[in-house]
Amino acid sequence: STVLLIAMLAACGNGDSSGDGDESASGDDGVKTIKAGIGLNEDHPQYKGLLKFKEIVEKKTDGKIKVETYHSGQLGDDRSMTEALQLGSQEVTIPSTAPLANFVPDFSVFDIPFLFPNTEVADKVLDGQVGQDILKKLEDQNLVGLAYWENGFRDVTNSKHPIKTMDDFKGLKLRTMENDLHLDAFKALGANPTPMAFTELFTAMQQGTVDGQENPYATIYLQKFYEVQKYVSNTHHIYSPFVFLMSKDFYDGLSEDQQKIVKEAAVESGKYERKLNREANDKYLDKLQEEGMKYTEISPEAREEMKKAVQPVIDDYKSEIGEETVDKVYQAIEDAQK
Ligand code: TK8
Repeated sequence: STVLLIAMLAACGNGDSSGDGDESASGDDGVKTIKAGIGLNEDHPQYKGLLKFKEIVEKKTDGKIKVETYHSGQLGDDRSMTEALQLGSQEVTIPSTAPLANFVPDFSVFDIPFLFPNTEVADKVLDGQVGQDILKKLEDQNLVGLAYWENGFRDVTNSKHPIKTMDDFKGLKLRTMENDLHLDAFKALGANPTPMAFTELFTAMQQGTVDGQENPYATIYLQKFYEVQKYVSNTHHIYSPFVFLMSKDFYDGLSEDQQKIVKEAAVESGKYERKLNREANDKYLDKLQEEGMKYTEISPEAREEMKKAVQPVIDDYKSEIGEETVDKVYQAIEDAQK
């Protein structure tokens, strides 16, 4: 019976209780751990924003919540990390809205080409009621959207030839994010698009599997795409938001105070990230040219031609995204410019 008693005590003492999964996020000392992963590297404003989130949360909870940060796709790509949040093996990730549309179709409204005229309007719409209502829809997917951060206006690069007008897209093998609207929009422009996770992109360009891609200048520069891309144009064809995502199971397991702290930290570090990202996007086009990339300016006429070419795609996707969401976003954009 002594042996049995020792065995029972040993089983209780090793702390690997098969609880309801909260133990994976909180140790025996009540400290909860947030495992946070992103796709971009440690030089990008997105990671600097995540470090700011870590600093705020660990300080305001007196270390009761610890944040472990991972960058460069160490934990996976946008889609697989979002799935990890749903499964409870990771607590935070910050994907672009495009892959998120595979979980909540309404996010594809932000993939409508040439939707936002500038970042001021984007901020007002995203941080306003319409943007917040779209975040709410994540809760049905066991996800909580705490804030919008900024990826930025997307520009096309390639290794073949300058892109000056729509004609230059003809036959170009372009990687797009994993999002049907992006795919069909680039087909309408005459390109030959391939959806691909960001984690595979650099190798695909290096090996010539794709000729080009599209991302904001900060990403093009900080991820060293200039090493495998020759031409860059200011297509500015889409403004991409990031969404600061948290697993809903983890969020629901926090106290009310802790929920308030993580929400406010996501918003505050998001404003910090937007500021850094804008400064980066303003200065890195020059740096890309210093690294040898050839820059081509897209004329207003050429941009108008592209807008006309993608309009049928936008009309086709309106019902898939959700007519109400599309109409509300367009109205919010109009209101934001009054
Ligand atoms: C990084 C991605 C990236 C996005 C893309 O995880 O996939 O091209 O623009 O920023 O979210």
